[in-house]
Amino acid sequence: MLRPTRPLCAAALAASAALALAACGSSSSSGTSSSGGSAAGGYGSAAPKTTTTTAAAAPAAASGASTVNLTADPGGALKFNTTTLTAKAGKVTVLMKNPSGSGLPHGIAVTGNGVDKDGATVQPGGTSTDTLTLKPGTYTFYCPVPGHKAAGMKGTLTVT
Ligand SMILES: [Cu+2]
Repeated sequence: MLRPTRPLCAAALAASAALALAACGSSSSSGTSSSGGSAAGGYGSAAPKTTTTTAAAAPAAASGASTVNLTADPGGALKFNTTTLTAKAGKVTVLMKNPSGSGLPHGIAVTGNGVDKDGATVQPGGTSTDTLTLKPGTYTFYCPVPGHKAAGMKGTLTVT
């Protein structure tokens, strides 16, 4: 039943050499608490910097491109997370995320007012985009995978 002689010292050494020396070591250099007090010197440089964090609230930039987002159902249902989208007239990118949990390929397509354009069909985890130039009016967005639109993967895109 031999116990390690000074387990506490070992532990303390592992934690902090300085503390271990002070606690276990020979009391050779005691009282050397060098408290110069010079630490108060450079204290004035703690001025709070006002970082101008411009929030991402600037979609009203040019009269150009805009992006509208939607997501396919993450549980595998044949639907999007919305049946209505709105966009400003001009160049519009409809971006559809196909969650990895959907288990199905999906895509995004837009039709109406003489427009009929399909984005790529992407596997779960992918993103399909459809970029169009749209005039004001009402369009239909849908999933171009056979059977999906009829099952409910569609909605109305209103362009103003
Ligand atoms: Cu689909």
